[in-house]
Amino acid sequence: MFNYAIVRTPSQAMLHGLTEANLGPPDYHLALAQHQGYIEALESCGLTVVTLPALEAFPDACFVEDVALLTPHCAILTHPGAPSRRGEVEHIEAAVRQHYHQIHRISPQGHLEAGDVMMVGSHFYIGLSARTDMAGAQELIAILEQYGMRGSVVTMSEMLHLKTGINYLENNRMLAFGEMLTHPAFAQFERIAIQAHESYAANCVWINGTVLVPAGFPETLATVQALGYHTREVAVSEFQKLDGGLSCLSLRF
Ligand code: CIR
Repeated sequence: MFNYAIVRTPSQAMLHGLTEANLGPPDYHLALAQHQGYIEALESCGLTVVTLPALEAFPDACFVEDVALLTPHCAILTHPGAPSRRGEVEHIEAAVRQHYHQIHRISPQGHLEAGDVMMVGSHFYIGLSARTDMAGAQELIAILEQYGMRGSVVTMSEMLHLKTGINYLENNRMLAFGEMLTHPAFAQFERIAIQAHESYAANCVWINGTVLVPAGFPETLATVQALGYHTREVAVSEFQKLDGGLSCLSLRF
């Protein structure tokens, strides 16, 4: 159950955000409208949404999920693997402090972006990606264990972040594509296959019983609906151009 979400308005600098998508530059005004639609979708799931101001100095700052991990017991500020994103962390800290007393941080010795961290109850799966390394993962696991939570690492090679390719929908069930479909780390879960031509839609978000699905992926939408979930489509094409999925646009807690 989630009660709050933190989001950050995209800045015009998003035109210069990191991307390997080859989908062209985002349309800033459309991105702003889509971001508003995303906020409305979060609110429709019962969340109180805290909207932080745009940061012109950080093109990727709207992807707030990567710079903090918010657990039921503590918050962890990350040390992003992408150098251009490290300065975003201090800007999320004040907002996180409004809601958490227990705040930890990943040291500069480790790299961690929370798009690589998937929460399954009190267990956190941590993808070892180009952005998250073993040192960062081990620091996170040590912090989690202080609170009776657990973590484990997941090797990966095909995608930007762990949650680019696998996402938990509660009920022991995950949406997955590519290497995550057969990864032994998730053998005990029911894995729902997302087809390659809709791979972007593997990044759906479960919020209080509703599953947010990116707009424009009809097979995934039908699959999730057939599983019995209430769904809501959210248009995020301008963020897809920057390799950003639905989940990375908010911190939910
Ligand atoms: C980046 O490359 O860092 C951003 N353009 C996209 C971050 C997406 N975050 C995520 O999937 N958790």
